[in-house]
Amino acid sequence: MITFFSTQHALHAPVWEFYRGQRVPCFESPARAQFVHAELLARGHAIRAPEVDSTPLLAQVHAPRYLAFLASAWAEWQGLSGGQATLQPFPSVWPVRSLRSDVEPANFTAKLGLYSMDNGTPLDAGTWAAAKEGADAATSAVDLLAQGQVRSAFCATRPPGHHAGPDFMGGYCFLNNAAVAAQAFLQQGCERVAVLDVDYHHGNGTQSIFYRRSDVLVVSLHGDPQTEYPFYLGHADETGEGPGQGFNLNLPLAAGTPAAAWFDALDLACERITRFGAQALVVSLGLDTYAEDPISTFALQPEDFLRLGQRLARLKIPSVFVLEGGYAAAALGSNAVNVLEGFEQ
Ligand code: Q9C
Ligand code: ZN
Repeated sequence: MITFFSTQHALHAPVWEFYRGQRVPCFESPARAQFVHAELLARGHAIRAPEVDSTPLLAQVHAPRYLAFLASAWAEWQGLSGGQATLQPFPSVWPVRSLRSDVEPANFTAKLGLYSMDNGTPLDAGTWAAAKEGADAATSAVDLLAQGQVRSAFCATRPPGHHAGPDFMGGYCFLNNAAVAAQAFLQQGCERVAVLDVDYHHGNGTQSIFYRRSDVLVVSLHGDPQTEYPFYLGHADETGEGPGQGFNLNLPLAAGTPAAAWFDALDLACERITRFGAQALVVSLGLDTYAEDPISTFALQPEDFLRLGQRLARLKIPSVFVLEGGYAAAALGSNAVNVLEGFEQ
């Protein structure tokens, strides 16, 4: 399976985040993609640089004012931080219920809060460039499939994307690469596209982007938001709205769920995708379901990722895999490539 990968991912390298009252090194680090890249090379997989500009698709997935903010955020922050490269911007105020989000404030910190769902998503000088390369990778992968020579591709992208909504960042995500890929499939003439999100965390951004639409089915299995991030979305009763009613399926699983129950939920997800008649599949491939993940509680073992790939291959639909979370960095490459090789068996 061909992989789209850009060394530009490393331009996004914030140093620390808040975790349980402390500053800790960012879990979402450049090392993650380096481990994936190294494993792809070691196991003989072809790697290409993204070559298709995602700008028109990004405008279909994200709000113009959010994209404009992201592209200029670091330059604007330089005015406040005095150009000290080690200072990271964090939001400290948010427009929660009863406050207005229709008016964009002039104040940078107020804008950062308007466009953020948490204070756990630091951005830095290269965030826009790195995230844009990820969206370009998603676009390039769909373009490659549309040429008809191959039926699957992998985007080894970071930062991840599935928590990024129409007009906000969060959960280490800025641009929703999976949504870009789904939108690209529609642009290529598909009428029904499924997004399957197997990251440990609910893909709230992807759900929100497609919640009122019936052309993109969004299915997610994830840690129960009663106890797991993103907390405020991902419950089983969220089934879509208006024309999208019935085209969103959440399969929340209790923290600590064993692998056997996870695969039962995966079967339900796959059955729904088949019943939908999806002509293309986007897999939000988070590997933070791995037993050794430092911020998650599921129990998948390395061989379970082969099994995941095998199960998805049985859907027999053109598939684009997009890397999302997974924070046991040294195991991320082998777990990700196991999915790809399981799919190809
Ligand atoms: N503030 C993905 O897996 N919680 N994102 C971090 C520290 C956020 C994970 C807690 C977890 C987000 C793509
Ligand atoms: Zn995750």
